[in-house]
Amino acid sequence: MRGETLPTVSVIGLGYIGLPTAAVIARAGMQVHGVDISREVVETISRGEIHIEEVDLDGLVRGVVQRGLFRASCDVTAADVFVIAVPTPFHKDGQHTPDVSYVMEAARNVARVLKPGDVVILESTSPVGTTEQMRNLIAAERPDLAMPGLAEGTPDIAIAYCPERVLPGRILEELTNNDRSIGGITPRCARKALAFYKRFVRGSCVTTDAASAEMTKLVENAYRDVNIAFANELSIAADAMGLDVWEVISLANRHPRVNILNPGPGVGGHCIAVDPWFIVNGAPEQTPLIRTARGVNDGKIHHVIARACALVEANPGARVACLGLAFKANIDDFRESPARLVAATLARRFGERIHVVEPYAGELPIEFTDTGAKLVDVDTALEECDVMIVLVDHDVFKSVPLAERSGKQVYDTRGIWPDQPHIDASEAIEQARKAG
Ligand code: SAJ
Repeated sequence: MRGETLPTVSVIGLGYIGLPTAAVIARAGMQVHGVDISREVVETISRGEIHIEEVDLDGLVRGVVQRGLFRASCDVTAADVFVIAVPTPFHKDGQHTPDVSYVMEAARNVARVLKPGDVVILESTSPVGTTEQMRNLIAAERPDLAMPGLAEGTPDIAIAYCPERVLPGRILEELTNNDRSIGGITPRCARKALAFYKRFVRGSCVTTDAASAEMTKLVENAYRDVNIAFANELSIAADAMGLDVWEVISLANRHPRVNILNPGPGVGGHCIAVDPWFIVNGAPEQTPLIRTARGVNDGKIHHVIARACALVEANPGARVACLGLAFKANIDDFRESPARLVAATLARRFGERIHVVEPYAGELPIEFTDTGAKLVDVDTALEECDVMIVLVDHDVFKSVPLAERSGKQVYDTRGIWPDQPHIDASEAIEQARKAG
């Protein structure tokens, strides 16, 4: 709109979500101030560089920093809209209870600089009730401001919850094009937040209340976890029955209303293996399915380790290639990765027999030190290894033709080579189970 004054925006937390979000908002022409507790992160961004890997993010950040639309510092300063995108990890109590202290600390810092008319939006994945808790904290810090849902009349501040839904590797595209749920503490808060997102989101923005939006985010990831657990459970059952799970799934998926996901070595990443616990924690008695799915997916890692060990032991002296360390295909993120755990376990047990192929890694992670395992490229692995264990479905692995795999013992946990002859693993699994 001509002559319209754009809001100034402060994004708190410049990680995998906050940094791309800040850059996309700046690209839409708004003045963005990014805030992070890490001085190193702030200095990197201030130079127009980035500290995370994400497709096209480097050029975008460089551009908006150079145009003066995006700056970063360690302190929260005044703005019209505040977007909080800080981590919500578990407490270190082993009980999977959510730790919202980073959110509350960010809200406390925001509260200090708030002025009437400001909008505060929480984007961090959060247990149900967190946005309201954040509102209460801001109200306690700033009794001079009328808060939504607490005071009569028009409140001074709008507060909303708006989760992201982006997939690593496609963040910039999905930030702009995905639909969003926007949950206000009150309908007016939702409308205020909606007006802000409309400035840079092309997808549909649907308004609701804050608690429903919080639960929606958790439900999306729990839905995926439960469905992956179904596929993983099938793969364990198929192994016990001597069946090829990939064939069974592809046949079942020909049914018009069946769409089974892909088994794998377990569920990795920072969201799907975490968020379901936030639901379980909120309603422990009512969530046996979600809790069980977590157990099935975590248990799949141990099944894969047992089956891989049985295969290696059945081929004494053979060199073994572990294909992939990343938590999923075609990314360079090795944190929270079942593939990495499986490969490291094999390296500790079988030492220099283990060759690891990971095109996205320059060196093996720390836990491989002194195991004797080495990082090789895919051609070396094909030349030197008689046993191949596929742990990640990187495109570069998929393209290896059957002729180059002939004569090798293959355990494909991702089903990337449908033409590979099926090995009945039921006996080896049973032996590994008995051996513990
Ligand atoms: N996986 C399987 N089988 C499958 C699909 C995935 O084993 O059929 C495994 C992957 O290998 C990986 C894990 O699950 O280890 C998670 O990968 P993913 O691609 O399903 O999801 P993430 O963790 O990269 O991103 C998810 C997405 N959520 C959903 O698809 C519901 C993303 O949209 C969210 O924004 C993101 O979590 C988040 O930030 O919450």
